[in-house]
Amino acid sequence: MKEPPLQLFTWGLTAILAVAAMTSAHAQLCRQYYGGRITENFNALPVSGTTNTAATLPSGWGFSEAGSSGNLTYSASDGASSSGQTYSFGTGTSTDRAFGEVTSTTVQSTLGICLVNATGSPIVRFAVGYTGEQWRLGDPAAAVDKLEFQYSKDPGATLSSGIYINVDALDFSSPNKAAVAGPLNGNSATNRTVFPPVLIEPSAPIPHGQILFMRWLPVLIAGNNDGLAIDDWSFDAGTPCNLDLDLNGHIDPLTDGVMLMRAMLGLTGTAVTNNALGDGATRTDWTEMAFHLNAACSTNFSIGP
Ligand SMILES: [Ca+2]
Ligand SMILES: [Ca+2]
Ligand SMILES: [Ca+2]
Ligand SMILES: [Ca+2]
Repeated sequence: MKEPPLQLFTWGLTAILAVAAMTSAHAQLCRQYYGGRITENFNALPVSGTTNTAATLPSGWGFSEAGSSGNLTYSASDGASSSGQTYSFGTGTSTDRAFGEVTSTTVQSTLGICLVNATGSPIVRFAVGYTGEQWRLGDPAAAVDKLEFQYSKDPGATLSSGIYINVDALDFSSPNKAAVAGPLNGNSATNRTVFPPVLIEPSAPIPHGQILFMRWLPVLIAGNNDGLAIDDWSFDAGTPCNLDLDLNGHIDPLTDGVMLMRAMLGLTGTAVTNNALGDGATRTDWTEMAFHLNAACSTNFSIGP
């Protein structure tokens, strides 16, 4: 029997326990990564409100507010607010949102996502791209503000603790220090930086079932900080198409093969898996198999019941 799946790991709770001074808001579960390219445009973030909770964040995404005014909520803003806070940035009530922050001496918000490798194969390298958007200039005379990108494959990591590795090529520095202090349109070319996917190769592969965190650390510059956000994020670890559907370590005709054939006939759910799971199966749910096949094997199977 497999040990309890890591998908039950709630990283925000761990962060609260580990670092009492931090206040972490989080999607309840790390997002399962089944292979292929996944993206996030944050356009489902709220367009209003000042006490939005982590429940309104996309799957896997979270934030952790350090500082004396850190809490579990975030605001929608067009960049007009200079307050230290986590933000859903956008113009008015436009649904093109970005996920960002303003740093202050009382709130320093770290943004990030937690994935679980659910591909059935080790992840040996992955590519991360996104667009950095500046939604506010705090002070044109201040230092250049920044979000620092890091990742962690530390099994005990949280958004605010654990061993993280810098990837400087994905650091986002304020592109506009020439405007007057106040809101900026982060969708304008002068206020944004597009980071084409950067290939990252960890020192050791990330095994199936393990977590991978990506985070953007705030920088507290002297004086009023800028409104900095991320948008149009992408992640792609490729990963091989793995026909060991039950993940017992080998591809067998009478188990994996039978299940694949049933799926190709249009069956779903237990109609696929009944009496076809191999000895030592660690993946027994058709839904999990279908997510991987569709993400990494160019199939279009019905996920089904
Ligand atoms: Ca907050
Ligand atoms: Ca967006
Ligand atoms: Ca800052
Ligand atoms: Ca197998």
